[in-house]
Amino acid sequence: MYALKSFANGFEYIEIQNSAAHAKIALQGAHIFDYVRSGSALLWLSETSKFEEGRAIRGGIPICWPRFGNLDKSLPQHGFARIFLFELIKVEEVNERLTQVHLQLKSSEISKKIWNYDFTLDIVFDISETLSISMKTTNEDAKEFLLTQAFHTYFQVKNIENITIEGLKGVEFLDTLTDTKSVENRALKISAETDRVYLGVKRDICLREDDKEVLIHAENSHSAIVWNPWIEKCSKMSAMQPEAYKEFVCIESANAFDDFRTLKPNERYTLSVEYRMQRS
Ligand code: TA6
Repeated sequence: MYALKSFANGFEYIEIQNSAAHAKIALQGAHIFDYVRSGSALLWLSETSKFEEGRAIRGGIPICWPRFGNLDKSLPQHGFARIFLFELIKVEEVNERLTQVHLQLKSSEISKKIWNYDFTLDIVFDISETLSISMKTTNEDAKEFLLTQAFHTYFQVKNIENITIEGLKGVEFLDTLTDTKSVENRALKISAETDRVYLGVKRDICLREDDKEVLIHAENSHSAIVWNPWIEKCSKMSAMQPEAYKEFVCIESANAFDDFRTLKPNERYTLSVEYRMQRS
């Protein structure tokens, strides 16, 4: 089953329930903010998140497009797609265990005031035993454009100090807090503010906590960001309770920094990701 719903302020989302999972996807930003399978929530959502027009939801999977980060000062941090209203193209109940949701954003007068290119951005969700998302960019302009992007995924954890992140050993990373490059030499644990851009990612990443693991498989991505604000930065973040840093870690499959793409006119590029929650 699925339904188009809205909060009291008119903020619209799609609620999906099938025999494999339950999910909620906001039309603004094509922003999934709830995915639950067998009683286990994949995504963290801030208790103080706003569901307001023009404000990114804090948690779930913000879509960072057509920029990741804030290096391009001509665009908002993480681009503008996450605060634009997408059109619901189709919801298809493929079978009792798979529901496919297609949302689309096309360039407009408003978007071209921010970023002067014609484009189509198609986001397709497969809600099933796993959560898959594809993000297809089409350059509809006569000029080529540069693209950086990411699924800025907030993973729910019981206690940030109990997790390990595997699959990044041997990968070079930029520590954005110190602007220094190093090579990861172990399974990553979080015990302080962490904001790292891994470049040259070639394997699946595994987020492990106790007997729960989340397998992260990305296609057409060779960069991933690991972020946790820890105590001090958490206290300064919008729509985040002071203790929230204990409950989530962001592992963001991306085309970011050196892993950027340039799309020629009429060229298409798809970044996709699949999340599988399981017990080890
Ligand atoms: O992906 C990590 C990061 O760039 C952090 O530096 C922090 O700014 C985070 O994203 C959240 O950014 P936002 O714009 O969503 O508050």
